Amino acid sequence: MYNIAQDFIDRNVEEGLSEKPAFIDPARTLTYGGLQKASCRMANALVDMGIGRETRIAVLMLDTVDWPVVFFGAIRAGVIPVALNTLLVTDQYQYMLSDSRADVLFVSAQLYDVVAPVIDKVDSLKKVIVVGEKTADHTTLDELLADRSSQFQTVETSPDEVAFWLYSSGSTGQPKGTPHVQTAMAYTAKTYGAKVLGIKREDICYSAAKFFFAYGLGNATSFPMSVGATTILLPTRPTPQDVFKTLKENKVTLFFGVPTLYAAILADDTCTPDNLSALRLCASAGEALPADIGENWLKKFNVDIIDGIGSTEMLHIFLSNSPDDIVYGTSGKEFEGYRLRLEGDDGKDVKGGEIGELLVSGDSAATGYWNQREKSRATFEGIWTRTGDKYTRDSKGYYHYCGRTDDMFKVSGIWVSPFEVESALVSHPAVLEAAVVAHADEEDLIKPKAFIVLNDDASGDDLTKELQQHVKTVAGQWKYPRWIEFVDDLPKTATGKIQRFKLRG
Ligand code: 3UK
Repeated sequence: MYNIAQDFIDRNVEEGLSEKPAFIDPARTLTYGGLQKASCRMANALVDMGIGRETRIAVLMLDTVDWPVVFFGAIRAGVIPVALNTLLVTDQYQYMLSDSRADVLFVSAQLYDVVAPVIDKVDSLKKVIVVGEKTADHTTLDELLADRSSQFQTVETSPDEVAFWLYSSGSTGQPKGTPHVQTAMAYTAKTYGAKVLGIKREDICYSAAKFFFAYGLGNATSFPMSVGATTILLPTRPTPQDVFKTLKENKVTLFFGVPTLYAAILADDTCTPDNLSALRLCASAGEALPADIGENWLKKFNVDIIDGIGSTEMLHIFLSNSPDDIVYGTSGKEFEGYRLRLEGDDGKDVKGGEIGELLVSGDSAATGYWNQREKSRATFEGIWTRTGDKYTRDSKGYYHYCGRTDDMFKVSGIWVSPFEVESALVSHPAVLEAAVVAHADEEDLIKPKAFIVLNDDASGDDLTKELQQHVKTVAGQWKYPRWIEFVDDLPKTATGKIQRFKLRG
């Protein structure tokens, strides 16, 4: 038998960490002992409400110390928490609440208005618990947990039993319920957490990516809790200033961000390198980290960023740079715990440095997609999971990202990776962000087109020509964007990925 709550909470208490802070948000601190008690109260509350093993509850909550109480409390009781993205709109919540058939919704008071219109429309939903201020007469989390026993006989779940769900958003279509088994979190902690990050009990972690995102969930729970470390939480939007203040004031040792945030911090003059000496390593995921951002970050802040690729389907990062082996502009190398292959269009492994789709094998893979047999079969092929990402592997074993399978296009018969052109563009000092898509010219021939967000202080009489020349020099003659549109922002998914399909045409 294996239950995550016992491994990540009770084991730390048994090892004497009862008084040690597990989670610190701007208002409260929750120790490992406190989390043990509160998660037992949560488990008792679910049992008292008649919410039994293997039923689902939806978790639509901001990052505060209540989040791990609800999540691990449910898991302790064998109930399955479904973590929902807090940045979505009403219709999407209606879809996910209906699709998951969650019995109870735990919702932060601040997010209540967005889901309120659908509460009566989702038949399967029996109860709403509001976390924070009393709202619309629903029971609050504090009321729910008050007077419950802090003793609970943890449910003896099987290692292969579904423990929790995430929703895989993808760039198109409805999100897909992605169930993960009890042992998946510990697997990511034993592999990426221990071998790549070298996570230690003394570490203080802060993830700008929130709990609901697989990246944030691992950064803020699996890794620190696997060794009894401490996690800092910020319920608000991670602005460059707030992130920086958090790193400094809490002496954060491990920071987890996404490329756009690293770029925004670099572009912000108020973010200065003083008082950052505790920071030993930064990680980046979600989309590829342009070499330029990593190198400038290292120059300015004297700490490396390790870029690694992960997915909701694999739960966390399965290919990464390592602190002692970093090549900026690549996703790094295979590491222990995950096997990789690059498959060509003919279904065979590619040769040499040829481009292919990345497939990954490792024990943190999801069990499939909920109620979507065709999509499950197309993605989960036995021990292999298709990523939908194109890569090349160089002779030294480093993987170079080329883009999503459906974003790649050919110019004059030669593959162009939008990511490569974007990297060239953002290496120009005037450019903050760039997205490149295929666009047909008058002769209906496909050529790169760029959408560009400029830095605040950028100027130039003929910036278009200058940027085109820059790409020609950095990336190659045929890859330069024939058209450039300057825009205020780029369309993105709720997890910050550029939606290139919206820019095509
Ligand atoms: C893209 C990257 C290049 C890639 C995630 C870390 O992003 C995560 O999960 P999602 O399900 O998206 C997966 C897709 O995102 N991607 C992620 N990281 C990189 N592309 N370089 C990278 N470093 O297209 C992948 O298929 O939202 C990231 C940990 C857990 C995660 N779920």
